[in-house]
Amino acid sequence: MTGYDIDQIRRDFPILDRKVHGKPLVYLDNAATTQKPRQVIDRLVHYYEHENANIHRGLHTLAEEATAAYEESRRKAGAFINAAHPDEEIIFTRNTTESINLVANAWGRKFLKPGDEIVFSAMEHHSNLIPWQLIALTTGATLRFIEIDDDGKLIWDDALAKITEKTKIVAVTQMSNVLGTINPVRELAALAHAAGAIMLVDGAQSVPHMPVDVRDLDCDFLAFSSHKMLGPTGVGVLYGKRDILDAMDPFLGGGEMIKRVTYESSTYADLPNKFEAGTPNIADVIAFAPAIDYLEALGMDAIRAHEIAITQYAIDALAAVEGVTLYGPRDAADKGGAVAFNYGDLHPHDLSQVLDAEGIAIRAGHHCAQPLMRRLDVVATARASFYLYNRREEVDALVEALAVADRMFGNASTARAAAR
Ligand code: C6P
Repeated sequence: MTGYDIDQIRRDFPILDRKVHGKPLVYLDNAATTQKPRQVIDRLVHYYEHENANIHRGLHTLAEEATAAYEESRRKAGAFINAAHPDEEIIFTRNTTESINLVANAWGRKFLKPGDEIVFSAMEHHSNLIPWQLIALTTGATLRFIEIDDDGKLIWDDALAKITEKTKIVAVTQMSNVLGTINPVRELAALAHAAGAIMLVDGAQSVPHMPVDVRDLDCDFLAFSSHKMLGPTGVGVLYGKRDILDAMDPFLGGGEMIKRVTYESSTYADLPNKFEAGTPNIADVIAFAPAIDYLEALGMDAIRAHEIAITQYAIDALAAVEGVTLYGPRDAADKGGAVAFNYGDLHPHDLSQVLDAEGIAIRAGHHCAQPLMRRLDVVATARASFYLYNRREEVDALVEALAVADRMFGNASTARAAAR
């Protein structure tokens, strides 16, 4: 089924051994955050036991070692997405959300004006929506979004209609955190550039799960989070093309991002420091490197192949359960490992609680995508999301637990009654 040995991989993740309510943990909430391998956990401990110091400032050994390790993470993150100039084009932030806010503020404030248009899609996470709403309020720019069809795919004709000479930025997710849909961001970037606009890709869900190459996509910005790809929380990445980052003003002001300061004014540091004000999250950035190493050792193609297989298995197994409604593409080749569903008229929160009692972790709610929920005509969904360490047996456990929920709430029979 996969190009690697899952049992061996699972041994690297101590948490996968734990029990929840006396049952083996079945962790299917990977789109929210992934578990961490021993290599990442050990790197954090090693840093605090041997290297802890502030970076870029000190001239002592610890400071030099910490700085070197921090900059090594930057190079690895850049190489992972094939950035042309990792030393300048990779900015560390706290998360994807902060990366997008950085662009909306530092680029948007300078380059957007009334009449300009910002284009996103109907399936955006709030993190790629609200920063644009806020910047539209301050700049007078207008928001437009590309519609989706009933299978949860972007309507290309609508992209052609919405991306015009008024468009200044197209900001679209490469992979929906709810539907799993993989969007044609390469083609959208080409459309954006032809219209004289730039392209931001929200890679929070794609970068952890499939090969992503910023030079192949020719996107101007890519935002993603370490914690969704085996790394620590508190580390986000913003990739930006060097000339665009150079043209932007800083987002946050403070230490480390300046060259010369007087009481009246300042000049700013070169890239990437211009966008990294204050003491960064040194330990977690450093422990992001072994996460990248881990993914590279397995190979992103192998990870993607594994996820297509387990996602298709899950889609087929869930579709076979009477009363289950699935959202998003049915062909796993078109989507990532997030499967949103509802079970009869059972509220996803209730379902999630029943599953938790069986040791199964899923997410239930609006998934920070309220406009998408309205488009799907639901208040909430359940969502199972997979990663490189999940096994088919865990999908089987999920399906079996639906039967428990059915017995408890009489749910599928309610659905049958409603259908009659
Ligand atoms: N989605 C989910 O359970 P942060 O929280 O900043 O690391 O990532 C934000 C974000 C941005 N874009 C997409 C497509 C995302 O999926 C997320 C995070 C999690 O779906 C938490 S809400």
